[in-house]
Amino acid sequence: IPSISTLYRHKMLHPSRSEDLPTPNQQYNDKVSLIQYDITKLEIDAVVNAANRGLRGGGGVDGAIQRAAGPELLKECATLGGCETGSAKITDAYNLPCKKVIHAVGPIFDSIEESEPLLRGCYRKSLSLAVENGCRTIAFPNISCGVYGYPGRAAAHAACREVYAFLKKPEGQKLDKVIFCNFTGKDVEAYKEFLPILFPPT
Ligand code: AR6
Repeated sequence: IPSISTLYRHKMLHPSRSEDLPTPNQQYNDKVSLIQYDITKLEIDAVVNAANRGLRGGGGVDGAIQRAAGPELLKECATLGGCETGSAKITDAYNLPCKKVIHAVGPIFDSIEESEPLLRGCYRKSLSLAVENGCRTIAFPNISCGVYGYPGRAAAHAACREVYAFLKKPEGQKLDKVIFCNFTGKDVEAYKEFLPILFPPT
């Protein structure tokens, strides 16, 4: 597994302190990697937020992104008229080290039948928005897996499959890097089950 220094070399990550070093990091092929890290610290093109339909800010990763970006981000969000569950909208990133924030609204978990198409929609729309806006690198948090209660293993499966499908399409060729950025070790384990199958290590 290439070390995290690969990501640094490609300016994917910008650690401010040694204790910020992501761990563990797994690079599965040249396009897809898995890190355990604070998504607000990634120096990449687009960071995805796990937002709510009102795009009005909140706790979890949304709170962390809003805090790090500064109050201008919430002001821009307020002009967007909210966002449907299963979709996403894009804004500037203000004080964040990334260039754009993509606010995806995941489902509040109900059943796999009801929720999976919506969760997959978040990934699909976020990836499309990234490409439409000239972003080549994108990081996803574990959308819906916090207060929205989506089971981690099922969410990882849906996320990996949707990214796989997108990268196979012609527009997917315009992306250089998709990072699954998890906060907890348990979430990382779920991704480790599916990523090596869909994206065999190079
Ligand atoms: N970097 C990466 N991942 C993080 C970070 C971080 N800094 N902080 C938390 N996580 P949640 P949801 C992970 O609850 O379930 C908000 O109030 C966390 O461990 O943030 O989609 C919104 O405004 C978890 O795995 O999002 C909505 O109202 C994942 O991010 C609602 O929560 C998502 O957890 C959305 O709920």
